Amino acid sequence: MQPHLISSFATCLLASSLCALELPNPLAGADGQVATTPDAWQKSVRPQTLQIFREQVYGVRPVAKPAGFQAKVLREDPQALEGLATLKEIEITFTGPNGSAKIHPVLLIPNAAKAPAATFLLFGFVKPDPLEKSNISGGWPVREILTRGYATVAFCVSEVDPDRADGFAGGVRAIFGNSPRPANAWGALSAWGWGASRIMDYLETDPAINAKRVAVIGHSRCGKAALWCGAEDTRFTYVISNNSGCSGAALARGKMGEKISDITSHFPYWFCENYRQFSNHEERLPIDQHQLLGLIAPRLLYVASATQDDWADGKSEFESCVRASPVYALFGKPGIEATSLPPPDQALLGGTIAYHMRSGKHDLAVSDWQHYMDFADKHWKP
Ligand code: GTR
Repeated sequence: MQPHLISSFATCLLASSLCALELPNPLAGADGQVATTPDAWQKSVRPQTLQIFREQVYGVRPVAKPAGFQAKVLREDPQALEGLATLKEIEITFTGPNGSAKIHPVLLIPNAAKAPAATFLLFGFVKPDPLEKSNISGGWPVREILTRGYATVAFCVSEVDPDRADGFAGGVRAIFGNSPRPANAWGALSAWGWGASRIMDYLETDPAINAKRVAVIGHSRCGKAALWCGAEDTRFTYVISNNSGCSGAALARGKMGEKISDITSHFPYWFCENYRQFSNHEERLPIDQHQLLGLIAPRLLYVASATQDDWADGKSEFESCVRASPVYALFGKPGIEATSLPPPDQALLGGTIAYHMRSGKHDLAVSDWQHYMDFADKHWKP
């Protein structure tokens, strides 16, 4: 075995070949040095690992908070949802060398809150519409969230960068991009995460929000984006991946269902161009996705799968949590509390990485949200 590769814990009981997989050591940097202290990991291994994911998978962001950044509250309704919440429609403007664009997150703050509220920031597929959809779609169950004392904000990822193959010209990547685009230029997933960071820039200025307790959450492609967002921006202290699968929480090596070859042929624009070279060559990847989960350490992380979601491969998502756990252990924190897959609908909330596999299909359900809030309660309202 090469020194930078490790196989799973001997105690692994998962009935799957995943246990025997050799994966890069999440405690080792690209230089092969293994961190033995949190400080060494933060100063050396973390930046090296992050850089590999930037260069080879999600792409390099050309800008952080841009000079032309502006955020304002366009409309405020202090009695939204029959007085349950204060609703703020926010407008964020970003300007770069090639133009400017606006995004319109919708923020809801529980009126019953007696202190700045912890907040769930949702990456949305559509324009956020809390008043019409909240009780119909599990995707953004605002009444449940507000009733439990949390604020929530949602945005539509396509406002940041259109979610389509020819979307590049219409979004933030064109505004800050140069032509021709280098092979390590950021893909749409990274652009969406960048948008969430700009919402965080606003949240830090809103006295009703506790900016030290903001969770990012996304489903499927948005789950991948939420994980990468949490890796790039450590201000998010809780990261939630709902059914993110391939190139999200699931390992590339040994994965069933969707593979890099599928995702880079259907959705090449989600990633940097370099990622394609690993299509049918997962073994050549210098990293694997458990190291993406490790980049969230020592913060709160929740990974959830669904029993009928073979395309995402829940077993691989679970194994990825197990393999990321040594990074949490280095910080003296429990990663995931078990090394064998729990029965469906049983949430493992005892570690700093939480996990459940919901019965049912690929979806973000209200029951998923309930587990995510239970985990937040445990750490944020002990
Ligand atoms: C699928 C894709 C997945 C997942 C999903 C989604 O078609 O293959 O990786 O991202 O779409 O976002 O809905």
